[in-house]
Amino acid sequence: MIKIFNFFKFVITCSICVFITKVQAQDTFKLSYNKPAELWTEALPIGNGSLGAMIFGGVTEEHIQFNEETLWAGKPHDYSHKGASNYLAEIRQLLTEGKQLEAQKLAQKEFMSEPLKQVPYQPFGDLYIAFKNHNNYSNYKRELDIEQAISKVSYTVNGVTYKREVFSSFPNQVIAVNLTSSKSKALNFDLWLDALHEDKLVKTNGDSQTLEVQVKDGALRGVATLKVYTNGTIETVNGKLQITNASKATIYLTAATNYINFNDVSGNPNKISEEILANVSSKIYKKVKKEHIKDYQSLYNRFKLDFGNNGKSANTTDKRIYDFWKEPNDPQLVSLYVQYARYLMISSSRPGTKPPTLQGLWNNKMNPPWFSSYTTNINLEMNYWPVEVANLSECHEPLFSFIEDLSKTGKKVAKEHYNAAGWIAHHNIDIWRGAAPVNASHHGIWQGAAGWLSSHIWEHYLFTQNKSFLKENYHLMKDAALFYSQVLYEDPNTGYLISSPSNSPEIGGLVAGPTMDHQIIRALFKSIIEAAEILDTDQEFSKELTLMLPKIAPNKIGKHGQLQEWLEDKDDPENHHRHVSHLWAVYPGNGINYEETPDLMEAAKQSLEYRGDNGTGWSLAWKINFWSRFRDGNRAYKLLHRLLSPAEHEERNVGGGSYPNLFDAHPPFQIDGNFGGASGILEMILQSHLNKIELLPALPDALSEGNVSGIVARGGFELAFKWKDSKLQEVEIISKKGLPCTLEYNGETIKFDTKIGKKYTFNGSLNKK
Ligand code: FUC
Repeated sequence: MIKIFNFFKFVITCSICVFITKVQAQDTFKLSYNKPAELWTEALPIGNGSLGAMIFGGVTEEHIQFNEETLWAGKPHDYSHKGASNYLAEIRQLLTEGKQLEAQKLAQKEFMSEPLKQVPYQPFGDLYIAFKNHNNYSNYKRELDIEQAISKVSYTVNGVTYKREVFSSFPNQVIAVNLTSSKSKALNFDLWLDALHEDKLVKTNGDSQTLEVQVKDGALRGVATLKVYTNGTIETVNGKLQITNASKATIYLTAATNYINFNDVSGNPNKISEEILANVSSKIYKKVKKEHIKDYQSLYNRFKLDFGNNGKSANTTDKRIYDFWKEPNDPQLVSLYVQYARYLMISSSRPGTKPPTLQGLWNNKMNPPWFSSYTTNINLEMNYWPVEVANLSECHEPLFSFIEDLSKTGKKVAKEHYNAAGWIAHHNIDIWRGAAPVNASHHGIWQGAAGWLSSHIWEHYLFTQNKSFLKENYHLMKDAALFYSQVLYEDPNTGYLISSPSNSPEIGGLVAGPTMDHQIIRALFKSIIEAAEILDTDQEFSKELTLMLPKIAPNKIGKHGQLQEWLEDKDDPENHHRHVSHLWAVYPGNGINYEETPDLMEAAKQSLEYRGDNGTGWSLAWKINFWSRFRDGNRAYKLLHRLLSPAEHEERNVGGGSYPNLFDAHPPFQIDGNFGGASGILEMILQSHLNKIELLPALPDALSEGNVSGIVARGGFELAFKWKDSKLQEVEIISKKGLPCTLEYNGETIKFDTKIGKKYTFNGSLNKK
């Protein structure tokens, strides 16, 4: 039955509606440049989830720097510290007595992972293509077409047009490079593989070349093989493949390692490479390209976003970023930012692959910043913030496999460090799934990761309403909750249940009971209680958690009107730290909101005011999401303005921003801000975290016109809607699961029942009667 609140002037019809399709954007979504990349952050990323590359687009020499996601330093290793739990009570006691430095010292000695540090993600290799006599060129164009996921270069030399296309194919598991010249026999080049690894070997054989690398002091070996198809001649000259008198050439490149999982390195990369190349060799380039586009667009095309276009999309991307800093008036750049995040997600997180690291798939350094690993006290989770709402639900899968791995290594850590059942992870994880606290006790011991990661399983369920998924993955959430249910303990100072030792990432050192932990654990317990009911299981455990919930230390408002970051009221309003962890319950959590806890919402907002508007890329991105939840679209846009301003630019001396290739800058490059920024933009136009769908809850004035389709809300709903002059115009909802729907716009609410697969359309005036 459909119920309409009569103060609401929408007219509901269930007829098929066509307006949304009519107003879809005509823009092409691409990054474009008029010169080759000199810096890595100017090069353009491609990827198929596991095999990625950065394309520089040079004229006399093309450089394609590539990665394969499993090539890391180190070897299978159990990082847990035997006997650490013997010191747990003493560390807690020291914290209770306010002896923080002593607690940190003891924890550093007895409670940290062995060894203290994890290991870095490695670059794999480089493909070089050198063209003779191409110095005098004109009409140069370089772009990344994110509607097709193809990087393109074209230019003219002596009246001959040269074209290049490069993409990383998921169906065929190769990087394909296609080169053409407009004149016959005009395409002449040398190509070769190389790598930064000391231990490397390059072998050339007819039309193929193989690069083998062995990671120093590690267990992993990589094999990359390329094969050339051309209508010219191929010879081997000085260890390079020399192609002459061609007008077209296709290069297929593949890369693999012996990594099978965090415990097994018995893979055979030579065999994998051979099989992949044998499979692709029967296909002409056109077919490989067609299969690539079809596969990519099956994900990409589901979602469209248009904020209007004032003509600036014709400019090069580096200029657009610069101009946006001067005047943030390029709405198409904002929609491009969202679509680029979707592009990066599809390129770095496919079912069966690993999650994107701090740098996604893309790393060119043997010692990358922060090891280019998985930082779980914000960064890894942020990568997945837009994935459900932007209709890329299956790209979430690598995170669930990652959690599954951690539930195994983290089980040992739970036992050795806390003498508890279940699993726990701390703030940093590598490919070997090290779950013990690393680096230093004052920030490495943070208990929140198992809970925060588990919330992604629950969120995936909330969006998709997929019960079999919930059933299969419930044990991961449950085992995280089991850990917390055993480790939370009664604080002698306050009587509350608290987590200790822990840390409010990465501020204030080792403490007892940071606010963030309790927000995460409360949310986890609540989701377990709901999930157990849905799955009709674990009644006893649910009861236990229900009894614990009210005893967990609550959110508190402190003397500055702030939301307390710690148990004690000791926040410093002058602290402008990039982390804003105690606002977790505002975003990505929902425990603090205007409906149920308006006072806490105000306090949280006050805390955010104190933190200020500066920040690293990911910090700016988080703040966009916060201000959207605070329903202040213009403030959110102010932060977006910073995120979309030129990074490390000589005229701009602040942190955060975007590189010419639109990669987010911490600085240095970290991909989290790309994803978090996209999520923040989507939070401006749709929120669904409170059992209802809020339309345009935080629309900035700068995005007063637009339309979106394929946007997803919790409850199994897919929406299309448009707005003009900052007012909602039309809405279309498809209910995938037939659940009741509550829609809210501008303070008005409408509730209606739905049928599976049916489309509901709303037209009409938006003014209250
Ligand atoms: C956390 C952050 C840093 C950086 C690092 C990778 O430690 O505090 O800013 O993002 O992760």
